[in-house]
Amino acid sequence: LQMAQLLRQDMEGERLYLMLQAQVDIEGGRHVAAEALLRWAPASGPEIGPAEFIPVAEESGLMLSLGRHVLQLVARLLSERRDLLESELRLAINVSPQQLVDARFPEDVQRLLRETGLPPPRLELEITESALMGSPEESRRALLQLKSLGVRLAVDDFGTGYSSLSHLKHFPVDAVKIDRSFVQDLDRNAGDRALVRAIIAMAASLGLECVAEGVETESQVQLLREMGCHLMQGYLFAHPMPYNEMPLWPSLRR
Ligand code: G
Ligand code: G
Ligand code: MN
Ligand code: NA
Repeated sequence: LQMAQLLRQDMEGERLYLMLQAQVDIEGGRHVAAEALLRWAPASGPEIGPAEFIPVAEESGLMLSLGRHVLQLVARLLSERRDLLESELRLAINVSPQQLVDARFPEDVQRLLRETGLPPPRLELEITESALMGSPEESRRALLQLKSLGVRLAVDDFGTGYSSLSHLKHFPVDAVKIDRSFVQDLDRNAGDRALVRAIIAMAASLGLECVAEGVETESQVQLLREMGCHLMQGYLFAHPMPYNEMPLWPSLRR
């Protein structure tokens, strides 16, 4: 609860900020997207990651204001990164379970699009599989509303949330992001290989794009490529970095 208080205080000022991590198309050799990742540097003590403070925000009633704050940070990011705004890259942002079902959220997203001039298909909203599957019917309605704005929708951390494929089929989503826990051991673990292969095949048959997260080695790249997945994100290509530093084009050496 003390963390919640500190977080509330830091929602103004510069202690909450966004990093960007590139997403690459391994075939085209380009960046196709940048994911905005929230960071918190409290006045005292070490930096705290979103995996720790997002749940605190959700439990303490702060999540909706934090989520709106992130949209403001995104608007500022785009005003400072005209090159990114005017490029073809998508900007991906993470949406928490509470935000997804907040009645105001679609208006907030629409305002962001209007204020920044970012074309809707270049905004991607990432929602975790477990958030979607908690109450699939409610999620589906929320997704349909967001989809009607023209934005792109992706299922984050895919494979961890006991997705029922029949639900997935009825969600208006554009992409799944394979959770990095399955990518990590791809070259050592036959079970993970089978699972990732199945996710990629399923995505293809549903007409969804597939992004592999947490790619750290060349052998993971080769395996994913052979399985038909060419969109990747991970330390091998780029770490999350201050948003002013993320290049629009990948560096040549890898
Ligand atoms: O960047 P990092 O690995 O620390 O992120 C940990 C988790 O926090 C990831 O699952 C990521 O999706 C989530 N996350 C990062 N930024 C945001 C954000 O702005 N909003 C929400 N809801 N989750 C975020
Ligand atoms: O759940 P989500 O995909 O939004 O989480 C993204 C988080 O994963 C980011 O916080 C980022 O710091 C982390 N991340 C990104 N790439 C890698 C990677 O290659 N390896 C590891 N271990 N973590 C990564
Ligand atoms: Mn994400
Ligand atoms: Na993820």
